[in-house]
Amino acid sequence: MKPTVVSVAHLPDFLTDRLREAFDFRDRVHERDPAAFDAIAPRVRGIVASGEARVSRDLLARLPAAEIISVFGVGYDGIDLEATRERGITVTNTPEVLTDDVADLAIGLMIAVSREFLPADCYVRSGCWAEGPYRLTRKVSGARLGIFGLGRIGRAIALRAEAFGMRISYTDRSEIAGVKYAYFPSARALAEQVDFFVVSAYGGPATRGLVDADVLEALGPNGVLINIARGSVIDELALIDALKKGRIRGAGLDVFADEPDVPPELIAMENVVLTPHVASGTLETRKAMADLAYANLEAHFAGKPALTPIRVEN
Ligand code: 8YV
Repeated sequence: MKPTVVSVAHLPDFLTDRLREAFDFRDRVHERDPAAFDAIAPRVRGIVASGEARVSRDLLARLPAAEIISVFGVGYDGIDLEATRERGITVTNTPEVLTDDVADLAIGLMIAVSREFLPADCYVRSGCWAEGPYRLTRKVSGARLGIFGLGRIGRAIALRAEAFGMRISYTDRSEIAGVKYAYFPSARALAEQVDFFVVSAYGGPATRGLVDADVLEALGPNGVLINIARGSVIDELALIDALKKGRIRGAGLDVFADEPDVPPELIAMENVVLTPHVASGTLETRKAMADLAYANLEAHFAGKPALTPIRVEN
């Protein structure tokens, strides 16, 4: 009999089609048909989640046969890891394959905010150009970049920024041996020293709200905040307040505290660029993520070790 697998996230068709072929697969059945979910819950052995999805202790309690959670994404902050550890449930993610895309988007947001792509585009489309040239913006090349979280993605951002002649520094839980960039022991200390502050840290309780009013104040009126990590890392109300009062210059945000709800204050601001959690959202990368998320399940149900179990970082 094919193992029963459920998804708890929006997944692309090229993944769900394969899952349907290989497994007794039910796509978001817990949302779509709670009665059908109750009926199959006792035999669910695999769960497919995404970076944004939640797999709570309560949900796992309803799935007594669960063995593996395959996350279609690198972040797994939505998974109750304590509950998975207690139950011996394997958790896998899709590292590496999305690093380039996420780093590309971070650089793109920096330039889009600083060179004012959106208001400049509006200037052309609305016919204002005929009245005179667009106002001057701020330079990215050679500016100071602070990276909050120098993991795989943070390093890929740094590598790209080097090509822009940026002066790079970082903060992380501690100084990382062998890294040539300047280390600062806190987000605040880093923010004081940079023009661009990019958040590329893990989400979850350890980083919740770490970019707060104090950090934004330190970033200062010429500073730009970029977030391609998790909305939870930033105190979103403090960010709105800082933007309103001109305490920072602008922001480029791919992630939010309560997706897909984006605060109307942010939507109304022209010095903010908003993207709908699409940093890994290219066809090439999502296919590679799908291959890996699928391969993890395939290996597990063939009695082999999963390919990319999460590296738990406490
Ligand atoms: C999502 C992400 O997983 O990798 C992550 O942690 O947040 C994203 O790549 C992706 O949007 C799939 O839902």
